[in-house]
Amino acid sequence: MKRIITLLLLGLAPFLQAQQINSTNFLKQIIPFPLGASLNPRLLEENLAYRTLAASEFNSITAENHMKMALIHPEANRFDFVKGDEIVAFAKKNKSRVHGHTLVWHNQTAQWMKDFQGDQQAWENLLKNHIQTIVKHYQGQIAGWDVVNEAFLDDGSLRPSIWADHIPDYLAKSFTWAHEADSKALLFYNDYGQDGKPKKMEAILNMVQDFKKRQIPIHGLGLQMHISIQSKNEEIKQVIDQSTATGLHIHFSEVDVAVNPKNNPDFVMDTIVQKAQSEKFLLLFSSYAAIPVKQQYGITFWNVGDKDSWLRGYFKRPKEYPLLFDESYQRKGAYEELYQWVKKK
Ligand code: 9MR
Repeated sequence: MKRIITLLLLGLAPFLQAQQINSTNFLKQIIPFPLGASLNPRLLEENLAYRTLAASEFNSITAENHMKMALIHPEANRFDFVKGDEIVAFAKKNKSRVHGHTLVWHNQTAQWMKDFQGDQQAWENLLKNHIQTIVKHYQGQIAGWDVVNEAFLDDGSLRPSIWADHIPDYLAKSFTWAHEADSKALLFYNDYGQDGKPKKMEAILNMVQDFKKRQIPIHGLGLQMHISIQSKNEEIKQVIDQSTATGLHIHFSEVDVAVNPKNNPDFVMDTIVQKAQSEKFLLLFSSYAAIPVKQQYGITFWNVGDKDSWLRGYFKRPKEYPLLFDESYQRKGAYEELYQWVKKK
């Protein structure tokens, strides 16, 4: 008898899964700002559950990697827009907004850029051409761009990079070039880990002030929010308040809440951890909802299901569960809690 019931349940499993994925209540329908995810085009193509969720649960899409320098501009005279275009087409089909990530970064630069030799003018031409070719290619299709990503170190100094080393004032120049190419796109400075790093936060705020003074076009701040259940609420709130006080658009641009930051191999996602994670998601959403509406650009998760997270691949942390959907693309308890919280508001 037990065996028959087990077999029956197993037979029902795919059906139950499909039911939940096709659920008619979606967080994105009840929150008043865009809800996004970064996507991987290979998973979009190969994985039906991933594709279904990406289309149904989110209304803002970011390419996790495929608009970055090394992938979109692999050779000096060749841009490769294929995968970026696929993401944009997917977004268009699902009436999602597209957020562009990222025009300038010290990381994931192309080899030919690292090898490049030239004087200041030659470096400026390289970067200007890079930025403007991409921004023009996507003109009218991308709402906002992360123009420069992660330019400051924790101590507030400018991070050394091929850009900082060869182009004085490269941040301001990058924003100006992007604006020349598409005056309608919102231009963001994007960074991580400002919480508990007052010098880094100060450097970002000083940059904003300086840009305003010099009339350099900047419209938003991306706070990546790669946080963990151990992150300190007060520090997170302070960073949000300081960023909001600039009056710029605020994007929580790469949200995940790590539960096993020390990579404990015996880690178990028990109810205590689940609760701690839900509370952090709620903190992020409630703090975001308190930002003046005209500054709310949206909240973007860094990929869709737990097993797609960079924290698993990049840090080789198999027991990490940082997102709103589990390994089978089912909504986690945190999703339901967020949903109920928004409903009650
Ligand atoms: O999620 C991205 C991962 O797949 C890449 O291997 C990694 C390369 O550095 O970049 C990850 O995305 C980063 C994002 O572009 C900028 N902020 C930090 C993100 C996590 O590293």
